[in-house]
Amino acid sequence: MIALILGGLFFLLRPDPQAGVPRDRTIAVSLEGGEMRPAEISVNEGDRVTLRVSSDEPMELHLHGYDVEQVVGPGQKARLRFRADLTGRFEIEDHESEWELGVLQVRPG
Ligand SMILES: [Cu+2]
Repeated sequence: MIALILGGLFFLLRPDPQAGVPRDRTIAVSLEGGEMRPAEISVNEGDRVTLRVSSDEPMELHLHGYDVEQVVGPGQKARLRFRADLTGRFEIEDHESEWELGVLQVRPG
């Protein structure tokens, strides 16, 4: 009986093997009519992130905090690469219109 309870506790409390391990993350992002999908991108601190962005309109993408800029538009995909070393919420903006398209969320690892 005790062994069963201890076994159950171990199962419940064991550390998540994925937590704290930096990963390579490639995330597809699409912009249609000024709407970003997904509207919120979530990664973990330390992840090596590549955002592959397509858009139906020409835009100047700017990821705040990381200060990454790329031009994107029809027939011109953008690739935003960075290591997620800063935690928090960061706006992704079209620099031309200064319109906020979405948010990058970096959770502490
Ligand atoms: Cu900006």
